[in-house]
Amino acid sequence: MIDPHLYTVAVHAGTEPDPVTGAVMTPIYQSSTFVQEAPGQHKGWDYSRGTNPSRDALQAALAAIEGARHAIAFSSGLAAEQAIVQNLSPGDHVLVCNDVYGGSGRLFRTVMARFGIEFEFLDLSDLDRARAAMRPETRMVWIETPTNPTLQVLDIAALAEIAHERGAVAVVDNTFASPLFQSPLKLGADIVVHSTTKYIGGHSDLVGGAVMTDDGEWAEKIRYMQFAAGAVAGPIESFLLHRSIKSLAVRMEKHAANAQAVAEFLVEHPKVRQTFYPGLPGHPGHDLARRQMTGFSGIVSFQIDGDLDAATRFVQGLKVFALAESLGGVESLVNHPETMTHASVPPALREELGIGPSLLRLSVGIEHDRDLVDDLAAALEGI
Ligand code: P1T
Repeated sequence: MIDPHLYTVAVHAGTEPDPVTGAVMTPIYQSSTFVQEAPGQHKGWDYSRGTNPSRDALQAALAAIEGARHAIAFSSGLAAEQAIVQNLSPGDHVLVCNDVYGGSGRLFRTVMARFGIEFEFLDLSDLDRARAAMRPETRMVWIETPTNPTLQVLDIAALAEIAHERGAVAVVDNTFASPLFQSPLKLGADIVVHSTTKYIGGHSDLVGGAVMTDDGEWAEKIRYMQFAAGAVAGPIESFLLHRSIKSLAVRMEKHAANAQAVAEFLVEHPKVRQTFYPGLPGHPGHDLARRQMTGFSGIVSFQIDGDLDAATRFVQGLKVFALAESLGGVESLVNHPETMTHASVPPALREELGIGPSLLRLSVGIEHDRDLVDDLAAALEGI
């Protein structure tokens, strides 16, 4: 269950009536620059790559819902991730869970690795292997949980401890859980990253990212990186995200209830080989998810009983679920990871993870649960 106080925090955080007009919402400060009374004398804002009042309000709200001291809002989830790993140096080693979002893996493998940073992809549900893989030059353990797209649940507290034993930091991509169902910082993680494009934005109308931390030094480093490189959230996106945060708690509750209903339907269906949802008692990560999450969130993956042809006929038979990348919006989406979101994952790793032609990922929206189940049932009937 979501901490009930977070319903209040989500509505009010970062929102102060505008001192000039009394507007209850922080306005969209669509300005790149701010006038100065004398050289270097201004009201706290000079240039919007550094700070912008709309972004400041959003950052206060993001920090509050994540329970973090600091939040920094970026132009995309991957820009936020890049600002974290750009603080590493040649020769540094990073341990990454093997089932990360395809784009995160692509950023690490094809961009950041060229700067001499070594990314080692490993099944971090095996804590002994994770501990054994730590080296003196390991600076970071990169954890995504639940993972995208196979919904493994990784033990944040245990992995943070393994990182800390060797002086490394633990980073958690908290996108799938949202700040309301999982609090990695309270479990010992040092840095949290989100694609705010997903649940925090919630309406499939923007792309954004955020980094949250309690660590003042890391917050400074990431702010500096953002200022130096420039991947800021713009004023309109900041406003939209801030607006969306107000309804995050009620949306997450409905996403999770609908996903549970969908998963319980799929797990019994004869044309479904395997269903992945942490809220199912048979899921290998169910007990851990119960301990470290306050809800199982809204993503359900499954292996359809058939090949690419069956998967294609299934997605084309859906009427409520739309075939599209992304997740976390109010509307239900279906994704085929092998050909869409995870096409950049090396084929051998895709095979090891079970990201093949029959894997489908559902982002369960906030529609009526019966309509969603009926839509899935009719499409399965048609394959
Ligand atoms: O798309 P962007 O805002 O840059 O966020 C990247 C990202 C980071 N982390 C996770 C867990 C993600 O799922 C994503 C983006 N994912 C998709 C677009 C997708 O359909 O899975």
